[in-house]
Amino acid sequence: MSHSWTIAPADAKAALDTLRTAKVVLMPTHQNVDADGLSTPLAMRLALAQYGIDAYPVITDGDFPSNLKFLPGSDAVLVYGKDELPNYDLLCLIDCADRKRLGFFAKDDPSRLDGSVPIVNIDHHKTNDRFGVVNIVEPEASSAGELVTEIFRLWGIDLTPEIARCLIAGVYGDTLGLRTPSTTPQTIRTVADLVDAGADLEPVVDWLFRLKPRSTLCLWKHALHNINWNGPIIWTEMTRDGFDECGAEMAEAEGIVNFLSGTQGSRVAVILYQDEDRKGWRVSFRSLERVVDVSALAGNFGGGGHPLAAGCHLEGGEAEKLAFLDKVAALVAAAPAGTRG
Ligand SMILES: [Mn+2]
Repeated sequence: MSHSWTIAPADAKAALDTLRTAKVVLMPTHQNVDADGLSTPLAMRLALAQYGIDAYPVITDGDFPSNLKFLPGSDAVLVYGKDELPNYDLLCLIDCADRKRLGFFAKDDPSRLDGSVPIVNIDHHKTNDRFGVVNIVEPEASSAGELVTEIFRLWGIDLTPEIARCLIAGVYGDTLGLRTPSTTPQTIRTVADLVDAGADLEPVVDWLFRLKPRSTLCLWKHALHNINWNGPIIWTEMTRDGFDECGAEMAEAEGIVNFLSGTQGSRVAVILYQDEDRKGWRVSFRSLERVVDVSALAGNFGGGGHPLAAGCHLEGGEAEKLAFLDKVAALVAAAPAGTRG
């Protein structure tokens, strides 16, 4: 069997040794948390409980996404700004490329992430800058779910059905159900192992890809209505008025850019989500072509991510938005002609 990547056992041991020094571990999630970003701290909470360590996932901006309430142990998740944080002596960040992108947990008090409380950093983003005292960063892993499954194997964790159900949601979320180019034979074997351990795929597929509130369709109507082209990019936007009119949560708009990506005649799909204060935009990029590395594209604007899925933040209103899109279109047009890989 081929392994496309491995974790150094010494790194896995260092992570466990560090986590075992803690009394209480806090696991803030990246902003606009998704299935991979939330299910992996939930799995880690259950695994660390086997060592008698308390660990709490924290949503760092907004509410608990309603489509992730099916995850085992979701009751234990704290929502920043609503729930009181426990006294913690260690941070464990999973699926966080950038410790500054931890929502209000970071914005309200950046010193929380200055290293004075040690950080264990577990991630699969190429742009992760290894900010932890222990870093397990594996860009070849499809998802934090796949990476954490391997870490648990090295730790000798008893893979309970609950842990497996969390981890499989992470893998399925980031690979869109084993459909992305990041999906390797190892990814598929990991999923098989998780199913063997008692994970059931049906609720994952239903909650991640099929079930949706009516407000989501309202958002899609807005997004599709606002589609525009700028040279090789197809783009749309989700304005605050659109969110308000639909009564929708931010997380409900996540699938739209994946749908736009792959539109023939486009090389990159872009969606802009207006900030709540209407003073800026969160931007998401998708590409199907391996030669257009959207993490590098996002890097031009202070963002990052993966080669085929990345994001950044843009300050400003209408004029800044249009100037930004011109710049993106020029950068994409300058990238060499792509081959689908
Ligand atoms: Mn991920």
